[in-house]
Amino acid sequence: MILTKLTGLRLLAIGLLTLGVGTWAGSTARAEAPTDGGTIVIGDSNGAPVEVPVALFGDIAVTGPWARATNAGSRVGGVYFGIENRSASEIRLLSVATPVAQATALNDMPLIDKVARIVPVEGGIAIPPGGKVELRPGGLHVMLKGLTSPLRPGARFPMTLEFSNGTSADVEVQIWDVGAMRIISQ
Ligand SMILES: [Cu+2]
Repeated sequence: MILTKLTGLRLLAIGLLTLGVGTWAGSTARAEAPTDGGTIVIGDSNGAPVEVPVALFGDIAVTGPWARATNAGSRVGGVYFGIENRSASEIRLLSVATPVAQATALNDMPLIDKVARIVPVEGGIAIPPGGKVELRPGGLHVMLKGLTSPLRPGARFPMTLEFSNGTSADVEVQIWDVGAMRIISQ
């Protein structure tokens, strides 16, 4: 259902581009497949090494997208990854779409009066020029809302990231155990 909707939207976008309509062409360019940025080894919650892929989209490197598995009744999930901005200007992650969820949000979990609260990130997640940002449990994250099916350990799902420089990046998210922790930056 969601896949059909996305395909429909893309066809609509292509149709509009063909007609020469829309100055938003830059941000609706067809999603890019990454070039291979190799792998890096990170640590998991038990200190065990885990090899994760680095996907390159021009000046943007996306490292090891992962999600925690969800229980059958759960309708929400979280997705985490590292983003590196290799350009000389700030780039913002504006939005995320995936067929496994009806909606997504970019959230943070700051401590407010010593209590962790979920707050939306206004204007997208900014990655400074030459800088790195990591989405991780307890911090910045992609929230999946209205899961269309439970996230099962070992499975993967596709996700498209929209950046402020017009890059539309297709990545694969690996699902790990419910309590898993992965730390990408070291
Ligand atoms: Cu959230």
